[in-house]
Amino acid sequence: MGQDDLFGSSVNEPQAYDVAARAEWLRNELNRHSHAYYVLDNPSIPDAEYDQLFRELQELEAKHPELIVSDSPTQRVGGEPLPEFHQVRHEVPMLSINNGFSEEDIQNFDRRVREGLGNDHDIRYACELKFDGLAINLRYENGLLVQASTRGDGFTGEDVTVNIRTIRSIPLKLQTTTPPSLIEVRGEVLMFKSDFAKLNQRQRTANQKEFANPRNAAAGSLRQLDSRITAQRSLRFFAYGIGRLDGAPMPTRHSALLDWYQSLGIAVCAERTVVSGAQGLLDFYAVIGQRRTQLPYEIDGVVYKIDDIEQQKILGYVSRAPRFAIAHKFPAEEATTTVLDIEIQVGRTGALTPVARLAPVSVGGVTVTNATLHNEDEVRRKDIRLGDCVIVRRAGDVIPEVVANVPERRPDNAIEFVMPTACPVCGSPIVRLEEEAIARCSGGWLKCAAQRKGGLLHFVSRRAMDIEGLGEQLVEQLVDKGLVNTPADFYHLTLDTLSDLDRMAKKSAQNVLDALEKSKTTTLARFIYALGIRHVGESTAKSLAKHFGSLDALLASDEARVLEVADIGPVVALSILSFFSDPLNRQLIDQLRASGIHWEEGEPEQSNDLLAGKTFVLTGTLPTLSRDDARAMIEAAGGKVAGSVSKKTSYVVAGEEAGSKLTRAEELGVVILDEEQFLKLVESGS
Ligand code: 5U1
Repeated sequence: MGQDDLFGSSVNEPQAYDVAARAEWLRNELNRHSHAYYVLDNPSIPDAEYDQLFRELQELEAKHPELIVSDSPTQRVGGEPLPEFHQVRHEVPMLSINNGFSEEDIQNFDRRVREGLGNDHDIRYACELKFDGLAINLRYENGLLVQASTRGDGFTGEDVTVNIRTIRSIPLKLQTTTPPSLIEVRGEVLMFKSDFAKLNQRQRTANQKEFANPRNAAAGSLRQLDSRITAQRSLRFFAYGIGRLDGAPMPTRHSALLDWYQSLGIAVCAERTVVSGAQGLLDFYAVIGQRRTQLPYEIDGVVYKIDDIEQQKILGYVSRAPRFAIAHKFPAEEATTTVLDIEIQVGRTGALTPVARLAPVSVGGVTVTNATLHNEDEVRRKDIRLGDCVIVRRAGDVIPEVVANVPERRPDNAIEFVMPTACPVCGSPIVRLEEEAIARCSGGWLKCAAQRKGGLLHFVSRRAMDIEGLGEQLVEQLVDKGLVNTPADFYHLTLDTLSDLDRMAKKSAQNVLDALEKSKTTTLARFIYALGIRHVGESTAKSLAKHFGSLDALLASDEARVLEVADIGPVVALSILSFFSDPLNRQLIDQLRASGIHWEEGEPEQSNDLLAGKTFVLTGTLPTLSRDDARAMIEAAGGKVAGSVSKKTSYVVAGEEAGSKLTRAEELGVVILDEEQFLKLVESGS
C-alpha cells in the first residue's frame, strides 16, 4: 500500500463542498506532511502552506465541532492545565539497562551472552543510540494513542498523555488498516540541540531561567501540568522497545520490530545497524563516537541488544535489567566542580574573556581546571560567582565552558564577579561598543603585552608562518625581556640572544633560527593570515590571496575590489582596509619583506560578474558537483546563494531527492536548472 493510501489520497481533493470530507482530507494532508517533516526528516511542503491548511481545518472544526476527532492534528495544541499527573502502573515493567564503559566490559558482555546461549558462533546484535532524554511508554489501542506515561520507577509512572499528544513525531493514529488490538511502544522523548538553543534564546529574551542541557529542557517541557507550554516546545521521539502486544505476531528480531514501527509511522532513529560479534559492537561504538558531536541530538552512549528475540528470551533478566542488552557509555561530557576564581584573559584583539579557575575535575576523561565564561553578560545571565558549585561541560574539541550554577549548593560567602574597568595587563581603559557583547582593552599592540603576545603567537602558529620551537613560554620571555615587540623582530634574533634565555640550549636556539629561516619561504595566504587582521581567518586569507594574486594588488585595492572577494562582506572589508591603511602595519609589512619573507605571486583573478545580481538556491544532490563546489562557482561569477526560495530567487539548481524547495520554486515559477544547465549558465551566463 502506498503512503498516500495510508493517509488518504492527496490527489482526491473533494470537488463538491462536503464539509466532513473536506475536514478528513485536510486531516490526512496535514498528517502526511507532518510525518514527512518529523519522522522522515524530508519536508514535503513549505511551512506557510502547512499553516494555511492547518488554519482551514481549525476554522472548519470551530464551525462544526461535531467533526473534531481525537487524532486530528488540531488536537495537538495542549489543553487546560492539570491539577496533577495521575499515576500509571506499567503492565510490563519498564526496565533499566546495564552500563559498560570499557572495551573489556563489552568483551565480557559478549562472552556472557555466548556462554548463556551455549553458542560458539558470533552473535548478531542490533546496535542503536543511547539518547539523552526521557523514557516513555505509548499505549495504542486498535491503532489509536490512548495513553502515554513516563518510566517513573519502572513499575509506576505518570500519565503525560496530553503532553505527549503535542509531539508531532508521535502519531495519534498508527498508519495501518490492521492495527494490533494493543501495542505499547517504548522509546525516548528528547529535544534536538538546535531546538534547545532556540528555547534558551526565547527564555533569555523573556528573562526566564535557561535550561542547563537538552535533557533537562525535554524533561521540564514534558512534565508540565500546562500542556499548552509543552506544545510550544519542540520535542521529538524515537522508538526502541516494546511493552505489551496483543492481536499481532511479535517480530522475531529486534531490528524487524524497529522496521515495523517505521512502517506504522512511528519515528525510529536512522543510526542503527545489525553487527556480528564483539568486534562489530566496538566498531559501531567507534563510528558513532566520531560522529557524536555532529548528531542533531545528544547521546550518552550506544546500546547493543541481541537481535534474535528467541535468544533474548533464553537469556532473560537479572534484577531489573535484561541480560541480552548493554549500554556502552561515552565518557560524560559534564561534571560539577567549584569556581575558585574568575580571571580576565586578554586576547590578541584585546577582547577580554572572563575565565573560571576551577577545582580540578575530570570531564570526558580529561582534567579540566579552567573554563570559559565567554563575556560579562554571560557571567551575569548565568549568575556565576566565586565559590559557586557549577556544571562544567566539555564536548569534543570545544573549549570547556561553565554551563550553569547549582543554586542549592551556593555557599553563603559566594562573591559576585565585577568586570574591571582597566585592562588587568596594561592598565589601559576598557571599552565596550554598544552593539558588541565583548569588552576590549584599548591599549592595542604597542601598550598591551597580552595583545602583543597573542598576536606574536598567532604569527608563529602552525597555520600561519609555522615557526616550530617558538612556543608560548619562549614568546613570553622574548616579550617580557623587550627583545621582541613586533613579528619583524623575530627575524633579527641571534644565536647569542636566544641562547642567553632561560631553558634554552645552543642547539634549541639554532633550531629556532633554522625554523625562522625556513618560514621565510611561504605563501601569500599564510602571510595575510599571519598578520592577524580582525575577521580574517584562514579561509578569508586564502580567498584574498587567490583574488588579488599579489600583496601589492591587495595593498592598492579599495572597498569595491575587496567586496568582490567571495564571502567578504562590508564588516570584514572595513577591517581589512583599515588594517592596511595604518602606517604602522605598512611599516611592519615592509620590514617583514625586507627580512626576506617571500612567496610566489600569482595573477589576479579576472573579475567575473556573469551572475552579478542573480540569486541561486541549491537543493537535492547533484550528479557530480558538491554543494560547496556549486556555491563556489556561483560566488566566483558574482552570484549569491540563498537558503530558501522566494519571489526574488533567480534560479533553483535541483538534484536528486530535491525537497520542498523544488516544490516552492515550481509554485512561484522560478527557473529550475539541472546540473548540466547550471554548468552551461556558469560558463556562458545564459
Ligand atoms: N536505544 C535504546 N535506548 N535504550 C534505553 N534502547 C534502549 N533500551 C533500554 C533503555 C533503558 O532498555 C531495554 C533494553 C530494557
